[in-house]
Amino acid sequence: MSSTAFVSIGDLRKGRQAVSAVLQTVASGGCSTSAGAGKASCGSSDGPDDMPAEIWEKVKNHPCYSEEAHHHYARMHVAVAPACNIQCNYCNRKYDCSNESRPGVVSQKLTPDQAVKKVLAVASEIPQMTVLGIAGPGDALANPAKTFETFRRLQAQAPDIKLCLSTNGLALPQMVDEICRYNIDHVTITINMVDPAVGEKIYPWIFWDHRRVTGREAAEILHRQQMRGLEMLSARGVLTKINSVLIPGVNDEHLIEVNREVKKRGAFLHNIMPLISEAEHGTHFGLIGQRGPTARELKAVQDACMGGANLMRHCRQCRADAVGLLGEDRSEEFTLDKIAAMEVVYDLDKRRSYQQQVEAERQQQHVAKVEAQVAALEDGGGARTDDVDPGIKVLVAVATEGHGKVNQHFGHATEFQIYELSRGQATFVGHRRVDLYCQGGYGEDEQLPSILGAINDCHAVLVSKIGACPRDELKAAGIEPVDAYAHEFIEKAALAWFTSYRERIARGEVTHQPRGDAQIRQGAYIAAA
Ligand code: CLF
Ligand code: SF4
Repeated sequence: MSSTAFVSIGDLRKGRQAVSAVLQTVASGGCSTSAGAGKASCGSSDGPDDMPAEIWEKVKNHPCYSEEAHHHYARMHVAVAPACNIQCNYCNRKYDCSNESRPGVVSQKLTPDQAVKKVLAVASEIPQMTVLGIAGPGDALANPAKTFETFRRLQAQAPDIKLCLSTNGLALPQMVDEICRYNIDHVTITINMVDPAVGEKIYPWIFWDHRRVTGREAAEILHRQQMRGLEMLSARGVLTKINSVLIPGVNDEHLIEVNREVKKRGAFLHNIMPLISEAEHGTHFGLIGQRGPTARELKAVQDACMGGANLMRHCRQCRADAVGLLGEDRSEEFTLDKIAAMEVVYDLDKRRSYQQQVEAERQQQHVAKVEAQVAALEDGGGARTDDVDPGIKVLVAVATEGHGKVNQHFGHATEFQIYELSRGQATFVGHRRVDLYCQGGYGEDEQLPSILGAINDCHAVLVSKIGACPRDELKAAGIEPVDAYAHEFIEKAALAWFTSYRERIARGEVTHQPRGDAQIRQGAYIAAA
């Protein structure tokens, strides 16, 4: 789709003189500081107006590289890469690669042959699966034969699927030609430091030049290879995403420098993820009691990086065998025995036509968002809110099962998406995993305290439906349960609620008060707050 297919804020601006000044702010990417003169810098929320058409073509249906796309398109990983060439203190390979996956063993390691069959099976069942990634369980480039054999065959057999890989970067410079040969135009490099003095606290050893190298020397080699690999990929036009694991007391403030350095070398996105470390995972950090960041600490580092390399905030720290939309895992539907019993029909035309429907829905969401921004800036024509502090920002939690809509019951949510609302802006800032409230048709009241704790910094929770008991508990906790916008697009619903909130403040019905901290469960993949 060309970039002109999207309705811009500018289109809607015509005839709305009264809000033109504020709309300028929205149109120029007012949710963050400018990355350059007139350049929007909303991280992976950027759209076709914010980048060259050829880049938009690469990211528009990649759920990790486009925040908007992650509501509509799925990805899958095939676990063909078991070996690794370094040791990270947050990894125990009995569990997944922490680069790109949450702890939990992969169910099945695959040969390239099995991997190709699995991809074709998923592609025929999930036509909005647009990206195939190799993200472990070890390092994709420490297993070059299996990795590139899989890509080579898929390039020929499933030409509409984007190819993506994740690596620690040690072997990257030597593999750049091979990466380009198979049109792998998305590469993630995990870079946790640009100073080997920091690096030696994270990496006890690397395997390099047929020997094990330890200490500062290991970190120096890794750093050199990562920077060189990133520069080479940028020079060849491959889109790069940098993953950094935030380790409090080790590299937290240092990640601001990492952000600066990777931006200088052409990184497209920076994904700062919380360390997951629990003693039972058996990692070095888990065993010595190194904690992960709180939600507030993570957001503080992410916010401090704004204006640098664009930030990704919707990462779900997926398994190395994940299948489905980010945040859902359908891998159990595609085990080898189930695939063997499936009739696999990889129908390119059918996939394209389904994806056209997805694009139409996405366009509707985009139009709804822009209209909602305009309406919010006009305060919906409702009560005057001139006296209400224009700087008020609140967080809301949203229950969604995809399609960009408020379309999930409170009791069915296993995660809430978190949006930050200010006047005329609804910005996705992260997600929170929660325990399922509805267990087999009845509410499990014991789960409520942990759910409330996970969204405790939110002023409201937007759902399609909610029962009387959780509704009362939320109200008692000062969180407004809202089901008035069921099946509306998220941004439209959130901004409409925010306008009504401001109007109630103006009428003296509520007093705006900041909310407390959300609780974050260690190892629970809660990305931001
Ligand atoms: Fe996979 Fe990674 Fe490609 Fe995405 S995941 S290899 S870029 S297709 Fe995405 Fe998962 Fe986060 Fe990775 S949400 S862990 S960023
Ligand atoms: Fe584990 Fe990945 Fe680090 Fe290798 S690069 S040690 S697989 S986290």
